Amino acid sequence: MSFSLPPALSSLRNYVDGEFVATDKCFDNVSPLHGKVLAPVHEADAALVDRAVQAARQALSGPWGRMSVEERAKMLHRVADVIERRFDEFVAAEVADTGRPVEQARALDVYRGVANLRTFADLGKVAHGDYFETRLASGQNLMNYTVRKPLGVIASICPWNLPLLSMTWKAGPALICGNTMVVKPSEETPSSATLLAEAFHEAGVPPGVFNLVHGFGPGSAGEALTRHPGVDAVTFTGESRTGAAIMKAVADGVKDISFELGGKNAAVVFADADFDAAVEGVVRSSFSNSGQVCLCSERVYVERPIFDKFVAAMKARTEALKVGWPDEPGVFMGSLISHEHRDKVLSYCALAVQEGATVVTGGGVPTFGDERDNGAFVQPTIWTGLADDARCVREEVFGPVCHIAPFDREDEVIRRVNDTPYGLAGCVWTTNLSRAHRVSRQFHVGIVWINTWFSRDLRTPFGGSKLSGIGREGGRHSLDFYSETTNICVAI
Ligand code: NAD
Ligand code: 6OD
Repeated sequence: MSFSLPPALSSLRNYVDGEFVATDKCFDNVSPLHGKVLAPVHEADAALVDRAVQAARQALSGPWGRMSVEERAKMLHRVADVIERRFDEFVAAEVADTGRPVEQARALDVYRGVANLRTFADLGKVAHGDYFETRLASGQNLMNYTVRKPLGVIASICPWNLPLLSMTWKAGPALICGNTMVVKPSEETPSSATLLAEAFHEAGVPPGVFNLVHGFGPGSAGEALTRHPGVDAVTFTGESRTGAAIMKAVADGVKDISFELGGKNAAVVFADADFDAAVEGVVRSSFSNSGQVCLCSERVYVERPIFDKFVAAMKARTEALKVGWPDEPGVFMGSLISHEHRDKVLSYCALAVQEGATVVTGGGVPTFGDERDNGAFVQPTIWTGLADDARCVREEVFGPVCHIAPFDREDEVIRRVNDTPYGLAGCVWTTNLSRAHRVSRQFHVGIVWINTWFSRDLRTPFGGSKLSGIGREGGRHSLDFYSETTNICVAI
């Protein structure tokens, strides 16, 4: 496998006030497939972050601020057009940075990059406010209506696991609402972010509306951005611990926040489920993107009468998954994001054994006999036999691992599903309609899938409870977060 990275990605620069900006301090963008350096990334220092925020502030009252929502929507569609025209470059960027299968980058990451911008461009045009007519005891009539206004400058701090999807999931609604933004992508995935800045530039979006700063979190661009007094709101997707640090950073400014954080999601398989569909579904929900989706199921509960058969089928199906180069026909999993993350996942594999797990399959590193042996690959891994309080059952691993446990009763499994500090997503596999609805509504999470996983309608609310986040994005929930409303009360 050899990548030809688009020329734009041979040196990754910041994008501030409509210009691509190089800095003196660079870090390496490294391919997790074989450990080779792909490109230098120009790290933004506090002064450049400040320029980006100032540019975003100025742009609020420039041409962007005077545009109608229809004009902003046209701009966002134009950005989506550029992504579609340069689709293969975006795919190459996502694959190079993350080591994921090319097919996934095409069908999920870049596809959703386009869909996010187009969906929110269109939703913004039909966003409406409240309207109430009131008669007071005095007989006075009032008319109340709300107007939506932008929040101002949005800082968007993004993770590495679905880079383009996350950035556009926030940029679409933030911009259609009339805000401007400064985006900091993960230091692990600077390439598609740089291409996205090019798409904004090429589409003719006014300078300062979309700014991009590269760098790390603490002591770097991430911290400088979240602490900047010129930022009005922070939208963050990433680890719960990072969310806590950002919350402290924004506390003094009492800034609006929207947090999409970690998960330790459960899939529950009842004995009456469509067996083959459930096996296929749980394999997908556990190992897609090498388990690096916040919505992945790391805990699987299976009703006892089918437990042994289910574990055997999961083992067979998992061992048939192809792990390899992103462009190999039939490949299901590529590498993990980095060697550091691989070592974290492998430390949980060792811990699982110490905690008494039976390793049904995987638990180590695949060998290829070529340069991939220097990459960040981990075998898809299934454990059984862990206690509910084992760290591997309670902590988010964020890798291709799942623990399968038996259960006997509905109330018992609901209690065990909810016995976690996280509250992002869950899956229920059953053919009993009443049970499906009864069980789903008792999960303390933001999203439940019944007999499916990850299927999305972008108008639906998305987010988590407890350590999994604050607020909801998606559809009108995004428009509500990214806008400020003023109520106007008129005596009539
Ligand atoms: P992370 O928290 O390590 O990093 C996310 C971003 O925050 C990066 O851009 C990083 O540079 C920045 N950052 C780190 N510390 C910072 C600080 N102190 N101040 C400002 N910025 C800082 O997360 P990650 O490893 O990139 O992503 C994986 C995590 O994201 C997992 O926990 C996963 O569950 C979660 N995630 C959640 C969702 C969701 O929708 N709930 C979606 C995707 C990922
Ligand atoms: O599908 C989405 O809209 C979304 N925000 C997915 C996030 C997945 C987390 O890893």
